[in-house]
Amino acid sequence: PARKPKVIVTRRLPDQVETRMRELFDTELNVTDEPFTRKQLVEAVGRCDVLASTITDKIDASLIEKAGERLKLIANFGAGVDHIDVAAANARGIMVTNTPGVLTEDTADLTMTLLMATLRRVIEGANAVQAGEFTGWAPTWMLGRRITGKRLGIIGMGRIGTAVARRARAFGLQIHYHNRKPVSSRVAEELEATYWDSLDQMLARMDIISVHSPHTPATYHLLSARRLKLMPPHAVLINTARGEIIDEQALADLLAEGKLAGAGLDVFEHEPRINPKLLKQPNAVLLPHMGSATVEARVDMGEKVIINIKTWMDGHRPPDRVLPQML
Ligand code: 8YV
Repeated sequence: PARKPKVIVTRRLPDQVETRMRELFDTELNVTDEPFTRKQLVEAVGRCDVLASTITDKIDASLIEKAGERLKLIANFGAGVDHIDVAAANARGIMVTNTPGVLTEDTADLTMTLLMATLRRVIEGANAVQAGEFTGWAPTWMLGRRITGKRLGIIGMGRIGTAVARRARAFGLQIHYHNRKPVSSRVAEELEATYWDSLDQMLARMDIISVHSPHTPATYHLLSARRLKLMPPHAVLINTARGEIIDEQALADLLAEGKLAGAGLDVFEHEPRINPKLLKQPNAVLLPHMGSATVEARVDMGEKVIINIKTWMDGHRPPDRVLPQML
């Protein structure tokens, strides 16, 4: 048989995934788990057949230009590929794959966790206990907002948005959504979901907004300062998608001015840096990008990376190929 492909893995992956990769491919692992520097990335794309990447690798057109003849596949560990210039890669004959599906339920769970933590002030309450401020029950202390009956507006009704809607239904939330196109009538009926063609109109009428679209040029700052101001002051905003979709400074300003009731954020515009004003808001629940951070999801994501590489290696079309027109 032909030689095994040289696969360079940019970050540490779960042990069992790394072991399997070593068995199947000529694998080079990053044992330090520090993200690759630009220099290391340039060096890697110059001499591998496959780059197993993650969100911490900025694979832009100028990096793609430095790729060697051998590089044929960028197998991303993660669903979002906004850190990869897919069009530039494809133009050089480099295929890009991702890992959709296996992180859907876990990301939806974390979305509900953030939604509930934000409305019910869970982190504030826990912090108060830690700080010794729980000196006795009081009728008007730590009051949050009821979840049941509220209107939830989902931006991006793909796999994750739909999984969130299913959970939210069980909590008695009313489902509304904005998407490039309406979902099938079967799903719309199941979820009793209302489609809003106009994002502006939906924003003005929801109690909770949750973001589930990919980050593309079309969704960058989709929630601009102008649009954020359309949300009523009692509303809360949840984001487990990508920070760049929201104008983070405008959001921090609105929270500080009391013009928005709260935010639950797992992703940030300039990750891992977080807007200092946002950090100071007691009504902002902030998490370190952990939507897919379960043992199960990360192993399954690794399995998907392996299947994509293996399928390509065997001369077939990888199951999770990303095409520019899909973005
Ligand atoms: C990962 C994610 O943590 O899949 C995604 O798009 O944001 C997360 O699952 C990260 O992207 C891994 O590269």
